[in-house]
Formats: sequence, structure tokens, C-alpha cells
Amino acid sequence: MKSFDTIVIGIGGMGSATLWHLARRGQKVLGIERFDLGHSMGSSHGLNRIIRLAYFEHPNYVPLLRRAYELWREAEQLTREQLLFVTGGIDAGTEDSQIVQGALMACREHDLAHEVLTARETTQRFPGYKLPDHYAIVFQPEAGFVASERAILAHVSLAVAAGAEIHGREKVIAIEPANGRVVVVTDKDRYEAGRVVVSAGGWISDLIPALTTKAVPERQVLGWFLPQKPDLFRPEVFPVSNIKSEVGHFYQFPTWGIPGFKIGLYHHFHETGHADELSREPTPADEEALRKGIRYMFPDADGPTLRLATCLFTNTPDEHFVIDTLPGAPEVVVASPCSGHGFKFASVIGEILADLATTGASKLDLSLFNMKRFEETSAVLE
Ligand code: PYC
Repeated sequence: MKSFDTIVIGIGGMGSATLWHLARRGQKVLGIERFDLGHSMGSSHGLNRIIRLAYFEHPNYVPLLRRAYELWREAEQLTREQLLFVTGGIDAGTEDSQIVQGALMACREHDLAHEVLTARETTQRFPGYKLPDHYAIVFQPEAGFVASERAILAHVSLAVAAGAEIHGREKVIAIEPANGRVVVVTDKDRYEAGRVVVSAGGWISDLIPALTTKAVPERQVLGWFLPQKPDLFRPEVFPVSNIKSEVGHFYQFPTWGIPGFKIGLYHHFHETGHADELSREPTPADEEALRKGIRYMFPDADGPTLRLATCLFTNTPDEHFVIDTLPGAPEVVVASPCSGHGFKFASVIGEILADLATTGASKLDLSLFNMKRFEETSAVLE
């Protein structure tokens, strides 16, 4: 049986970065991916993902984000490809909304650059935005997007150049901890390693049954629409955004890669199920849900549909990540149910997972992400 220091299962955003960090430290590593590398079945396709520093979800994410920005820039230098695009970012909603108050709390706790704008001031500066008058708007200059599909392939290339072995189109069937080591069984072979990192996204609970009710795949839809006024949606004048509106929580990107404004709806229709079974086919109802947000807040983008795509969120009950070693099996490192907001962190989560696999600890505070919290929640609920 072929033997490795570490095997990484799932070579998407987190797995590709982990593989690189392990290989650059001189580890003998194998990455296994059930689909093609950079595939469109998971959570990272559709060209790009938002990155932002004033993190409304919790201020504890900010130190990880600072490191993520550094590592994205390092990967750019090494691959000579731009991965991170700064456009500025908007978080908006009613003044008392978590999106606004959470972003402001992160700014206060971490002394982050930001401005609070009215809807009218936002339209004057960024005319593609026509937000309701009663919204509060937090503008953060350092936000933007990561070219997610490109970034996975960049990390894969860096990992291979540093000596990693990668198997695409190979499906892991079981992970068997044995005498402090691990056997990984696939549909093609068996491998053995000192550590295994499981970053299998929507499929994670197939391999880690303890996560079955704690990492729930959910179908999401994204769309690109040709604006009537394309100049208003260029990256120079249209910041990325998260907006909690009366018609849904929408997120937006300027035109990039496809000549259209990109919009998505958080938690769309709350369609959950096994990752193999959720439909990847967009429907007219999906398109209409996106158009509702366009008409309400971006009327100059209400042109022909250029493309619709589906992707997966993998949601935990509190929508915070899981980054931990498996209780009772420290040779198994688990990461990825990122509840739809993880990709921007892929660069730093790769470094953290490599730290957990090699030293058992990280310098960054991971207390928000441990698996123990689920036992505590279950106990309280009982
Ligand atoms: O983290 O900004 C974000 C985001 C938008 C949609 C999904 N995640």
C-alpha cells in the first residue's frame, strides 16, 4: 500500500490550499478529488467569490482574513496571476440589521477602515446602487473578490510544483483510523498516511458521519444579467455587496469575466438534501427570485439573462465553520462546512489545516470553529 505523510480528501478551495502548504513544508502528500480539478459540482465555481474584512458574521474572523489577504497575495506572486481584486464592499440593510451592526462591530473591534453612508450618498458614489432610503450602508474599501476557479488551479499548480501527488476522478469510500495512522479506501486503491485532512465540502458527512446533521448541503443559484447601463457595473465603480433586503439577502459583483452584473440570493429556497441529489439545473423560479432583487435595488441591470448557475452551501447550525481534529481521532483533521461564506478564507484555512496536520495546533484563534460546540448545543436542546 502506498504511504504518505498526509492525504487531503477534496481538492476544492480549502483542499488545494492545504495540499500546497503541506507540500511546501516538505511533506509527502496525496490529494484525492472525486470530480475533475476545478469542477462545477461544489461550492467554488461561477468565477469569483466575495472577500471582505469588516466581517458581519463575527469579529473573530478578522485575524484570519488579514492572513488570508497576505496568502492570496503570496500565491499571486508565485503564480504570476491576479487572484484578488479590490473593488470596495458594501454591507447594507436596516440600521438594526445584523449585517450592518455586525460589520460595524468588526470595524470597532479591529479598527478597520470604513464609512457609513446613506442610500443617497451610495447612489452618488456608486450609481449602479439604488437602495431603499431607510437602509444604512457600511462601505469598506478593502473588500473585493477572489477569482475562485482560477485560485483553486493556482493552488493545485503550486502544490504539484512543490511535489504533491494529485488524483482527480477518484472517489474516497472510507477513512479507517488504525493504530495512530489512517487508511484511505477509494474506488481505485487503498493508501496509508499519518494524517488525513477531510475538506470534502458538501460530501463531508459521507466520510464523517458525526457531521450528518451539522453540515447540511443547500442548493444555491447565481445569475449574470446584461445591464442596460453597463458602465455602472464596471469593477471601478461597483463595489461587491451583501444586502439584507425586504425581498431577500442578496450578494452582488461587478462585471468580470462574463459581460454581466452577477447576483446571488443567500439561502435561496432553503432546498437541502444530499449533495448528489440536489438539482444543478436552474429553473424559471430561480431566475425570477434573482430578478426580484435586481428590480428592487439595481434597476439598471434588469437586462437579458446571460447565465444561471447552481452551487452548494454546506451549512452548520450556527453558520460558523468547522475547523478541528475529529474528537477521539486526532489523526483526522476536518474542515469545510463553511456555510456559504468560506471561499475567501481558502488561502488561510489551507495554512491552518497544514498546521493542524503537522503540529496539532494553529497560531490563530479557532475557538469559534470547534466540533465540541455541537455537543453543547445538543445538550442544551435536550
Ligand atoms: O461571504 O460575502 C460572502 C458571500 C456572499 C454569498 C455567499 N457568501
